[in-house]
Amino acid sequence: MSNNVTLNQFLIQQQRNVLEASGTFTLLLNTLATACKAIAHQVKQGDLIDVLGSAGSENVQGEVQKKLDVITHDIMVHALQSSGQVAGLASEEEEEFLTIPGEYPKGKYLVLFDPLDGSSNIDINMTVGTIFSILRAPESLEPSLGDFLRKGSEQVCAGFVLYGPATMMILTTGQGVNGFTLDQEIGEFMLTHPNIRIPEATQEFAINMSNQRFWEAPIKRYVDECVLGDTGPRGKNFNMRWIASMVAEVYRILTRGGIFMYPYDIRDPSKPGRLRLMYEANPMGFIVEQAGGLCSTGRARILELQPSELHQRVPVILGSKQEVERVESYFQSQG
Ligand code: AFP
Repeated sequence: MSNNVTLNQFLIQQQRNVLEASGTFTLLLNTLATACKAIAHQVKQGDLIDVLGSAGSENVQGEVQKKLDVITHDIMVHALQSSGQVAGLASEEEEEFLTIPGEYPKGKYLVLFDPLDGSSNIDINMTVGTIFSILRAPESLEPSLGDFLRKGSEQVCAGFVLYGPATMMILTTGQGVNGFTLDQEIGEFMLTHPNIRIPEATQEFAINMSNQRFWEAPIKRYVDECVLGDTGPRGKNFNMRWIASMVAEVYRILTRGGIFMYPYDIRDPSKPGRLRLMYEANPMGFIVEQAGGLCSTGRARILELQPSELHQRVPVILGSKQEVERVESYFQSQG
């Protein structure tokens, strides 16, 4: 634990290492941190301020929106549009990307975000989070759709904020992964988890087993072998977890290793997976790789996928290196 380093101090220190840095990026991270503190406040108040339950609307994915989905989207949009640090933004809750209203200046970044990942858990008081991905805006500061549809490997930063027993921010700018815990007393994120590394080996897997009959053969094989434990080819027992909140699953994997899978399944060919490339898979893939893990569809590295639409879905297999490589090898041997 590194005591007494705030997120802001950490960012300023990083900024000093970049000769051409103007400070805009540091300000943008502060904008995001402040927005997420406001979201944490809403999430923690829950029923006391009547933010739980359905909003009575559907989002672009056809999913029923929770009141908090709408509230957190609005907090993020307002914070970013008025910040002067971004030229455009895209939210999982909004069909089209958003530009910057005329009264505000534009900045040199684009931000894509899932304002409240795992929101189906909110009414049962489980951990949820905000995920964000930062790209460079075009020189003109007039982004088109193509400027958002960039490979995950082009992200300049990715992070997520976890609203759990503690509020935490996990961040990468491509130089490792660091974790910050919100000190509620002083209202600052403090560096508590420097240089997070994912153990390469693991005995814990996470998958929604109720979808088993829809999986492809390599996933069935991998999970069957885990379930067989020390009586099967793996020769060791596995534990299973499924929180149904990707932020919580990824944080667990960053902390103690593991593999998380939301694979392709045959239910709806128009949806090659459940998770969203731009709002979930790319930012989490960047973080996981920077912590020494891997993130794959089973057939390809997620960060190398060329996006074709903002709300595109992808299969996701991420976590400890040795296990993700094993799943990939099962796909390869299937041909
Ligand atoms: P919600 O934000 O709609 O709750 O979706 C969460 C999520 O995208 C991801 O965080 C979970 O890993 C996954 O969906 C859970 O999906 P299942 O409900 O199908 O298990």
